Amino acid sequence: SVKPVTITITGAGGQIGYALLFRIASGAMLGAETPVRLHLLEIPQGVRAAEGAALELQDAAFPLLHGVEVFDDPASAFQGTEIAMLVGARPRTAGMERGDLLAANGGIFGPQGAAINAGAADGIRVVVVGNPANTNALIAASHAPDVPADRFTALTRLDHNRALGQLAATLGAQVGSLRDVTIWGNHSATQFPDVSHATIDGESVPALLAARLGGVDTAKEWLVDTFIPRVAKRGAEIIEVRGSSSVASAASAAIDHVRDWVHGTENGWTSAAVVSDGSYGVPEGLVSSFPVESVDGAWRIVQGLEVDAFAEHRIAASVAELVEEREAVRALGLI
Ligand code: NAX
Repeated sequence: SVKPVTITITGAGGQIGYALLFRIASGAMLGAETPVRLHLLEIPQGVRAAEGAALELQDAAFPLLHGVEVFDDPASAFQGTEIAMLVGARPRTAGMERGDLLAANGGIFGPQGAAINAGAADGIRVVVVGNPANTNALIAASHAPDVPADRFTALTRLDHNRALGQLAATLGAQVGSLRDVTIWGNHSATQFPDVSHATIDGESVPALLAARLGGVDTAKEWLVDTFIPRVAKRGAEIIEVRGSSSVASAASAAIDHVRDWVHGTENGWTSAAVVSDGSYGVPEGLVSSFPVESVDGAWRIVQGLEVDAFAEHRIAASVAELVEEREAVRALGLI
């Protein structure tokens, strides 16, 4: 029998936590052969909600679920953990400056990184969902000096999936036939969703867009004026229409991210924010989104892609924001 995998979910009493737990326990993330043990970490105000979710997990009687425990201290919650999904974060509230937001999140992700360093399993993989996700991942990684930096990632798969959804709808194609879309940079409005290398059944997406939309110039306009802002600001659109932020789609993307990390990507690349090794001019050490493949259980940045002047400009703008965030958390003593 396969040994259960221990997974720690922070913010487990919140919205995304609620959407995540049942899919993980059902086998959607690690597969139908792998049992799981869930560690739910909350702050004291969130513990009752997490305990309630734990009761419902029991009631769902998932055969793969070998245990659920609720914690309110990171040291115990990360003990022996193999996959950490860091969802709980301090949201921006009215009147809060960016510095306050970064400081509040530094107070969460610093200690969590330290607890991962002290107690997690050797093969630990971390994905940060809580915003500002890239910089929160940077903070956590900087408090975990004994954990290889490539084990810390942030989620941009939701942005990636949003891009697939928009392209499929516009081109009348199935999402499953799309390959090699990229999200570059920060999980924020500055991100760059890039279709220049994308294909559908081997055909170039830019060429298909030009054919569909009436020429190369119209296709370019559609990308700049419609597609890129729609993907980058989709979170706000969901809030406006649904009256509440993205939850199930975010949980689903987090599951896609971990599943591909563990089991590998096939049919081209995906997007994830990983610690930069300097590829594509992104300063080393920044947690930035790249085109990535998962090979032998590790993310690899896809190398050697042609980046035109437009893409270079867009990537640089988002990376500049990441540099600013890094400088801000450095100035606050958070890294
Ligand atoms: P909720 O407010 O419903 O849940 C957050 C939970 O985290 C709460 O139960 C809270 O008690 C808990 N929490 C706060 N501090 C904690 C700590 N130090 N340790 C453990 N738990 C803690 O928010 P939800 O809708 O679930 O969103 C969670 C986070 O995901 C937010 O930061 C949100 O901005 C972020 N998102 C990130 C996305 C991405 O693509 N990277 C997309 C969706 C989402 O916006």
